[in-house]
Amino acid sequence: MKVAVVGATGLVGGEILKVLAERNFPVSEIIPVASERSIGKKILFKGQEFTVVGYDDAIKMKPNVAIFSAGGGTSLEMAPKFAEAGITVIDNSSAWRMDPTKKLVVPEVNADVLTAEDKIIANPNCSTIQMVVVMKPLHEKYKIKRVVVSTYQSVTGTGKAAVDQLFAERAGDDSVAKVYPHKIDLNVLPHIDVFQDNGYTKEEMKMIKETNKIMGDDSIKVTATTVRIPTIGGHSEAVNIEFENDFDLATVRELLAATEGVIVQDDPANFLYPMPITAHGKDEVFVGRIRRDESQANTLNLWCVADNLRKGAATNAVQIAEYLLKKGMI
Ligand code: 2RA
Repeated sequence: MKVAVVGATGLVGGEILKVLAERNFPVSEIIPVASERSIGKKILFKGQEFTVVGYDDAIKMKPNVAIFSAGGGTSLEMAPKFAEAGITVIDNSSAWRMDPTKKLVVPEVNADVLTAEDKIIANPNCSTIQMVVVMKPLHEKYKIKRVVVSTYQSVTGTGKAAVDQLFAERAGDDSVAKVYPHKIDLNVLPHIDVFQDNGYTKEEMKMIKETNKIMGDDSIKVTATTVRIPTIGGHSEAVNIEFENDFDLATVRELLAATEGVIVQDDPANFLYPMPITAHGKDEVFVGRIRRDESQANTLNLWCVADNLRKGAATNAVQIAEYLLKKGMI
């Protein structure tokens, strides 16, 4: 497979290259692609140097698949051009996610919606991906009525400049450009992405709308508060789930433990629970603190953590490519 990575010089782009190599995706040629100012730069793939090319050259090189992580504007402009040239695009931006003609895919949840006709496939928002992976088996067994989620999101979700701001603040260096409207080190910002007219942030609305689309069920009610915290290992989420039907905790644990892509870490007596520091660099979603919400019938509380650059972005995109390949769609 000839694989183009569009946005190859960014944080997620770098992670896509690592994940392709680690998972031994059968790459015959890697094509790193970026905007004008990065053309000619070198990137490493499997220990070899490759030169970054521009969008038009990448299209001429006819990759089988292009994994985009270059922002919504680039995706809106360039993904259709790649698709018109017969190249299947897997897009990490929010540009196509809610487009009714595009599929929004988390392979463990809804890979079966994909067909060979899908030439632009959307990768969901990072905080949504890890939540739906956990919701899916529970919804199938107990039918979810409502989800209340509060997130604790890593600065890597904002990008490299945010990581630089965090470490500069920690080092007492005030000269670095500020990505957030407030200090992030030793702080918590109840604010991710831009505020909407309804008082929610765009990140919160993504979690609500994307969940319904991926789960293929608009009856699931979702409400979210998304929060940025000064960590880099991954996103954490406190999730409260109300079911139609009652459950027992042992079965919930068994179900989650048997779910592809999920690792249960739930042994409070030994202080075992998911944390960004242990999820960092991993492809799975980690779940713990599984307990009954004693304030309401048929309701569960849990805590999940995943590396937002991995399962929340790069890994999910590469898994979509793996599925397409397995099904002969690329
Ligand atoms: C964030 N969800 O963490 C975003 C990244 N896509 O800010």
